Amino acid sequence: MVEDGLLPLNPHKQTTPSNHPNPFLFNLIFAGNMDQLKQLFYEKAQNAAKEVKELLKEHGDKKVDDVLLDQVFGGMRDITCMLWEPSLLDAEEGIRFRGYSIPELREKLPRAEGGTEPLPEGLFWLMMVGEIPTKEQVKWLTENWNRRANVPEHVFRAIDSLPHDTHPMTQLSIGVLAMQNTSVFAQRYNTGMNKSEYWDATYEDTMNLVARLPRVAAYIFRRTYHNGEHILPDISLDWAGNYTHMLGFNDEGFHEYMRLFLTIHADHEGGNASAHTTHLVGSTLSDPYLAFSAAMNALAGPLHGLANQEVIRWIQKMVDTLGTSKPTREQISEYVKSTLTGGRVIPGYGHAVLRKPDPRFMAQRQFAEDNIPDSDLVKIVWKIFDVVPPILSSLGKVKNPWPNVDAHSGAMLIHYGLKEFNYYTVLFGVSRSLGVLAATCWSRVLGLPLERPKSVTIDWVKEYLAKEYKAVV
Ligand code: CMX
Repeated sequence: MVEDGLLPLNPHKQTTPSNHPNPFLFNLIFAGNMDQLKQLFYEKAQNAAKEVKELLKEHGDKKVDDVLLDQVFGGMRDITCMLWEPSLLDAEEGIRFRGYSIPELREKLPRAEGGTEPLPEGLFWLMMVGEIPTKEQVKWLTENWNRRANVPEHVFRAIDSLPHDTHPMTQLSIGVLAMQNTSVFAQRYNTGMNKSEYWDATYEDTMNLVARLPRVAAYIFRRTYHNGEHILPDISLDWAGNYTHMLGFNDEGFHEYMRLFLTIHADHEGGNASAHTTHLVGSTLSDPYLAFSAAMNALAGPLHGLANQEVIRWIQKMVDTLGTSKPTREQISEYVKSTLTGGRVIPGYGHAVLRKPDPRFMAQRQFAEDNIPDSDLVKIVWKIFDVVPPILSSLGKVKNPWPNVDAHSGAMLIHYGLKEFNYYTVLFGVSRSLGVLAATCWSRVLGLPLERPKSVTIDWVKEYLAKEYKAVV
């Protein structure tokens, strides 16, 4: 291991400028300009790319799925049709990041000194290269992101030009877009970058964007809710700790919760709306700033990430309506039924893929049991968990009556003093950058092409049915 953690690349094969396929990369690697994560990623990706090539040569014509008409009209549920390396979702078991479940991550990923929860840096490393990092590697990543975290002044001015009642998610999307002029990918593309270098420029944008996001997101919080009294970064802290500090909170219990929050919201395989948006937009070779900003617009929908704000708004309305902060199960049950009768969904419940209580909900529940078991709001969340599933099941149409990730977070955030619930989806967005941008690095290194599925019209469907199935429609 040499300074800055650089490893020799493939020590068994002597690479020289003349036998390396890309002199640019040769110089990056051998002039020592490649950081340790980039180098490891490059090694892993080279192997994966070779494997994929052989796999497709041998098996490219094999079937992995059939598509039903129900799926064409029904939001493309369950159609297996995209590659996403960082994580994989199982309907019964929940999410696994590179094979590791959430309880395993909580046990195995490095933590802050004296802490109990994983550092999100460790998850990013794992998603990038498929290996649990050491404490030293995570420390290196924290320091690397701290070095990249400077946000250009014009980004703050762009955010400040927005009316104060602009939703924080809109501010986030605009803040990310405002940084696009610094995109390494866009700049190098404009000067004729070789396609074999796309991954390298994407990696640089990814690292810079992830590093800068907490500062941008905290700026939005302080301008919206704290009269623009901003808090400077503390680079002695880790990524999550520093973000929480810049929001204005220095309670170590909250820092630990945020480490857990920012880890478990990071990725949920590729088909969810924010991940898929990143993938789709990125596939046009839009740079990571453009792709991630678009993803934040998808996350801002109430059926997706905005559900975390909706959950707490709904609970607070229930508490106000019932006039008690300790509602009984019967009272909650009546309130749930009135929501359904009003033609609204129960926020924080249901999922397009999961068919069991979300392990991300269960991890937060466990954290609450260990740390804040006496919070009234948390107790309401637990009672809702007892009450809602049987009611949703009784409707006979809800495929998953169980809580998802968004059902628990609001109660925790309020306990720690972050009461401005319109901001909650921004926290989700900051976390989501880790997974979707790691996936974007993989998409560019594997050379995945422009995404372009086939669509059809109602007339096409009728004609198809008549021709193939002799059906009269
Ligand atoms: N409350 C009431 N009805 C619900 C419901 C809920 N929580 N979840 C599903 N349903 C209803 C659907 O609205 C649908 O009704 P219609 O046929 O009348 O349109 C029916 O049950 C079937 O839906 P489904 O197949 O079970 O669920 P979908 O895959 O279509 O939708 C989701 C999944 C998450 C959008 C849905 O469960 C929902 O709206 N949940 C509430 C919002 C929420 O918590 N979203 C966050 C998800 C996690 C995240 O992305 O952050």
